[in-house]
Amino acid sequence: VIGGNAYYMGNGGRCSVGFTVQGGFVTAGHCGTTGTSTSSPSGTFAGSSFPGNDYAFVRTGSGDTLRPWVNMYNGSARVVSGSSVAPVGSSICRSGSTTGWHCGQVQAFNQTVRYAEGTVTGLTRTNVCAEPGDSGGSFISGNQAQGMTSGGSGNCTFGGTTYFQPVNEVLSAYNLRLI
Ligand code: TYR
Repeated sequence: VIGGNAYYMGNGGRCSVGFTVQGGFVTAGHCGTTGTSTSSPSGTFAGSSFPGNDYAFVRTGSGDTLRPWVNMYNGSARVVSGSSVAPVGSSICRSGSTTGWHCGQVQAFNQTVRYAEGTVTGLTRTNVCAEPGDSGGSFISGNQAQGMTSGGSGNCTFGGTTYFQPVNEVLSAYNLRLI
């Protein structure tokens, strides 16, 4: 299990792994409510918060090896070695199972975004593109984990704006540690 890879919900929906943590991985809360089962890797949403926040922790079984990496979708992976917050203006890249690896800049912190399901606060805005299925995937700056893809506008053909849920909030909410 590595960041940016696909996983599936029981209803056939697909999201992306954010970051591996001890016992499983973190992802977006809008991907599943607490108790939702996943396959490939198989797991269960042990905690999920959305709207308000957009984070979740999926507990995985012993059959899947958790590695401290993010898929760069070019045959290699970026090692994750912490979660220090990158300032506005930093370059940042995103990994997700629909569009792979895309990069841009951190634009603003503490953004409020209104989705059809409700409002999410505390998101970070970027000019990195994303598309459906990239949700939950990894935002990383250098080797520091930043957050999980929430939503936005545009696409990876013409470009877009994507918001991410900062990862440190889910680590402290559920007392998790990056692998
Ligand atoms: N919210 C989408 C998902 O659930 C991901 C997404 C992100 C879609 C940015 C569009 C967009 O512009 O997969």
